[in-house]
Parts: sequence; structure tokens; C-alpha cells
Amino acid sequence: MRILLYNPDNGVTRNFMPHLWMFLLQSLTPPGHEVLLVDGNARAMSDSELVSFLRKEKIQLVGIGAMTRMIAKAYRVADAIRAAGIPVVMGGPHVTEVPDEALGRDGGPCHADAVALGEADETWPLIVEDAARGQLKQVYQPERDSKGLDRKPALNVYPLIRWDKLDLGQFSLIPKLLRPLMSKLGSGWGSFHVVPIETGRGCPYGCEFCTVTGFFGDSIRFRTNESVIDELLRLKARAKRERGKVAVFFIDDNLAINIKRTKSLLRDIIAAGAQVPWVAQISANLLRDEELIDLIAESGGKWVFIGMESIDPANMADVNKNFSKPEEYGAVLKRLAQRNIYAITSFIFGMDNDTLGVADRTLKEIQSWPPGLPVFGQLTPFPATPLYDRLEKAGRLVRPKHWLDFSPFVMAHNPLKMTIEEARAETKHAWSCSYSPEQNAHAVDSISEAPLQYRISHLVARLFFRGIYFPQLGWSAWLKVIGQNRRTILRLAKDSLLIAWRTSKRNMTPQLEIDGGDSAALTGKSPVHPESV
Ligand code: B12
Ligand code: SF4
Repeated sequence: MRILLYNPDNGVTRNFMPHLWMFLLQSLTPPGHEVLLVDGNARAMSDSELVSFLRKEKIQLVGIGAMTRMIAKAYRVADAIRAAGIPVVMGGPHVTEVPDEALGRDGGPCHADAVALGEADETWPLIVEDAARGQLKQVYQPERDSKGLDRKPALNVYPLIRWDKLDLGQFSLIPKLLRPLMSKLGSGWGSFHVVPIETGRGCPYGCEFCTVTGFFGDSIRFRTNESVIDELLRLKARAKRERGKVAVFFIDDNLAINIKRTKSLLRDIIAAGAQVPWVAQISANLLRDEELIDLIAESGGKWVFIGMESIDPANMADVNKNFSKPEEYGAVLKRLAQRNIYAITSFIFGMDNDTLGVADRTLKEIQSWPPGLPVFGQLTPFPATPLYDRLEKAGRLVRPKHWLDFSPFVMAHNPLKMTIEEARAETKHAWSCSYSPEQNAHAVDSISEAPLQYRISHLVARLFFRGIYFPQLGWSAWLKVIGQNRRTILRLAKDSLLIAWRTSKRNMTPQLEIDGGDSAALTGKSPVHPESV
């Protein structure tokens, strides 16, 4: 059977990274079937183009995965595919939380022939075999344990994802036109992939707005260090072979949830020479340990995503996240910045104790920290979360099925101390101030002592991150952004040329690549890790 796994686009910007579930299910597919992958973020297709593609490729089953945010789009695509006579199975967090909606068992239209609830590692092979026999069931659910809970797949035996062989063409961040030229730069920039890797699943914290504890459970399952390192080594070898670059996003919800284990993993990565530049999510409370931060730096860690949520401790208590202390944030970020590790700091507006001016108060606090990549969202009641239940009971949900008329940055419930419109304006203000050309220049200037590679990486990340809020699809949008930030870009280009000139003057091997050694020539500082993006 020929199968397509499809991820709908998010409608705002190209995702910088593909979704892990597609690669995972592809590698868990029983032999004898062929699986194609299309991520709408990387390979945009209209519904009719997608249907033509399915016909041309003789696809017999389509699997669609989506978060709540993309579910309306996913239903629309599924409807078009089913109308063409191809069965659709849907999985992922949203259909797990409200399966009746996808199946039309809540009185609405039916969008899927089958749904896979929860983690589908063990059910996917059954789904494929049933579909091949033309006997798809409506619901696939993991087996239950004695307490009636889903049996979670152990990760100590993990499927082999063939990162070394897979066709990743659609996911390279280097535009096609530039690839031949870029592959000649230094050790090669002909491709650049950010690849998702998980090392564990589950989270014990149970924050009120989050679906993770409910979905993956409150105890953590880990992969072995060896299997993670094997993936890293394959990726590294591939990048070298292709004259390209690779970076990894460890998508665990909290990479340092068990510090002892994290340190052991990072030590093993270093010992195996498996360092690639990486990003991971780690909560602020786990970043007090200096040895951990040293290991993060030495193993290739470049950016840490920290769910800071709010600078107001009352808000943190409201959402059951007061293990994360706003008063600690500045010190945590300094500790990271001392090792040239920077943070993606995520904030939520519209929390119950937020009042007008929350954006300016937060921005003022951010200004006192080392530069990072702030991102701003709004408190969103995802189905099946404690937050959803609380707001529903209190009659505060204005749009109880907000995902069916998805509207970016418009809250689905009334915040207590401001209006929905005010929360939206605060969010817009925070994004506009944080990613203006002046602020981008200021952020890069504030690390002028850091090696050049970090300043370049900081600016590039800023230009990508503004795309989470400001639509940034297509060449013209990008050219506009580049034009607006030309002064900072030109300054960094000048510094690069200066380094190249000094290097060649010292009669060293000419290097166009901006590596730790080059930057050290300019800044007089020793390089941290020569592989940095
Ligand atoms: C990585 C990640 C991202 C990445 C993007 C996704 C990517 N390219 O990988 C980034 C950082 C960009 C991101 C952004 C956001 N994210 Co996010 N993200 C994650 C994270 C941490 C890991 C996803 C992952 O790969 N998990 C591991 C895989 C194996 O699990 P899985 O995807 O659930 O897949 C399994 C099953 O669900 C099932 N399955 C999934 N799809 C399908 C399809 C079929 C056909 C079948 C059969 C089975 C199946 O099988 C898989 C194997 O068991 C999850 C949390 C988590 N732990 O999952 C949040 C999560 C998915 N994100 C979430 C949210 C809310 C967001 C944002 C909206 C946040 C915001 N406020 O801006 C944005 C929106 C993104 C956008 N505009 O596109 C929520 C979604 C909740 C929901 N109900 O929708 C999650 C669950 C976290 C949470 N706090 O609750 N995210
Ligand atoms: S927000 Fe993060 S720490 Fe809180 S429950 Fe979700 S994954 Fe765990």
C-alpha cells in the first residue's frame, strides 16, 4: 500500500523544523508498504493540488496529524481527500482530546475514517494492516493497564529513523537557488536542516494550560543514550557528506527533568564526538546547576527554550507553575550567556492577574537580561486541560470550540482584568517592540564581545522568530525584512570580511566559513565550539 503522512501548514510562516511524528510512524510502518511525507509548511499545496498529487502517486491511505491550532485546516484537507475516495486516519493531540469531533459523532460532519488516540507507536502498524485489508476500525487506542490508563510505549527500544538516508529536500532552510553556491562556502552550507529528536516523553509538572501531562503521562520514559547518540552521529555524517549543516531540536518537554540522566547523556555525546548545535526546552528551575550548563555548552547546546510564562508570581501560581520563579530568570539567563548560550523566552499574556501594561512591564524586565528571543502567546484553553475545565465551569469561555474558527491572537475566554481586545493589543505591542530593526540591532550590539558566529546566529534567529507573529511567507516578505535590517547585516558582513582578510594575511588556510577560530581572531576570545550554526 502507498501511504501519505501529511501535516497541514500553520498558515503563518514556514516551520523551521519538520514534525517528528511523521518520521517516527514512517519507520514504524510494517514492511511491504511505502510511506511518503508532505509537510504543508515546507511544501505548500492547495486542496486540489494535494488531491492531484495523491492520484498521481497512487496513494491509498492518508495519515494526518495536527495540533489544535491547525485542526480546522486539517479537517478541510481531510474532507477533500475523502471526497476523492481515499481513506483518512487522523492522530495527534487534538483528535485524542476530542475524538468525536473528527469522527462526526458529536453531531457535526465526519472528517476521518479512523482516529488514533494517544501515542500511536504501537497502534500504527495495526492501522496500516487493517487499512491494507480494507478493514479500518473507527478508533485505535493503546492497550490499557490495570488502572485503566493507556499503556505508554517504552522508549528504551526505539525505532531506527534513517536520518542518513531520508529525503529531507523539502526541509532544508537554504533556498534551492542558493544551494550550489552555498555548498562551496567553507565546509559547506548547501543544506541546513533542523531535525527533531526526542530523548524522553512525559512531564510530571502538570501546568494547568498544558496537554502534555495528560497526553504523555506524569512519569518519564527515556531512550538509551546510545540510541540518541547513534541518531546524532548519522546526522553529522550526512551533513558532512552533503556539504551542509545540521542542528537538532531535542523536543523533550524538559530535557533536564532528571538532571543526573541529562548529565550522563551530555557526557556521552561529548565522549562520542556526537556534538551538533542543539536547542532544547528546559525549565528555569533546572538551570541552577553550573555543571549542567557547562555540559550543555560543551555538548553543542546553543539555545534553550524556557517557558517563563509571566514575570508575575501570582500568575504562575494560578496556572500551577510556581516551581518556575520569575525572580530567578535574570540569573539563569546570565549563567547561560556566560557560556554563549542564549534563551528563547516564552511568555503568555491574558493570564488572570494580567492588567493593561503587562507588555511594557515584561519588556522592561527582558531589557535587563542578556539578549534572547522572546515569544509571546496568549492563555489558550486547549481541550482536556485543567484550564479548559476551570474556564468552562466558570462560564468564561466565549468561543468554547475556538479551534473551529481559529483566529490568531484572539483569546477564546475573557481574561479577568483586561478585555480580549486589550490582550491582543498587548501581544502585538510586545512582538513589535521585540523584533523591530532597532531592537534587533541593539540585541546584536549587546553581545559585541561574543565571537562573530554567535552574533550572526543571533540575528538570523531573530529574523526567523519574528515570523512566528508577522506573516513572513515568500521572497518579497523576506526581502523586506532583510532591507529593514540591512545596517546590522552589513555590519556583520564587514566583520566577517575583516576576519577573512586578517586570516589570509596571517597566511593561514583561507576560510570563508565563520567558525570559532575566525571569530576569535576578531574578538580575541577563545572559541567555544567550532560547529556552531
Ligand atoms: C516540537 C514542538 C513544537 C515545534 C513545532 C512542531 C515541530 N515542527 O515539531 C514548535 C516549537 C515550533 C512548536 C510550536 C507550537 N506549539 Co508545540 N510542541 C512541540 C512538542 C514539544 C513536541 C512535538 C513532538 O514532536 N512530540 C513527540 C511526538 C512523538 O509526539 P506527537 O507529535 O504527539 O506524535 C505522537 C502521537 O500524537 C501520534 N500522532 C501524531 N500525529 C499523528 C498522525 C497520525 C496519522 C497518527 C496515526 C498518529 C499521530 O503518534 C505519535 C507517536 O506516538 C509538543 C509537546 C510534546 N511533548 O509532544 C508541543 C505541542 C505539540 N505544542 C503545542 C502548542 C500549543 C504549540 C504552539 C501553538 C504554542 C504557541 N502558543 O505558540 C506553537 C504553534 C506552532 C505553529 N504555529 O505551528 C501543544 C499542542 C496542544 C494541542 N492540543 O494542540 C503541545 C502538545 C505542547 C503543550 N504545551 O500542550 N511546537
Ligand atoms: S508546560 Fe512544560 S513543565 Fe508544564 S506540564 Fe507542560 S511540558 Fe510540563
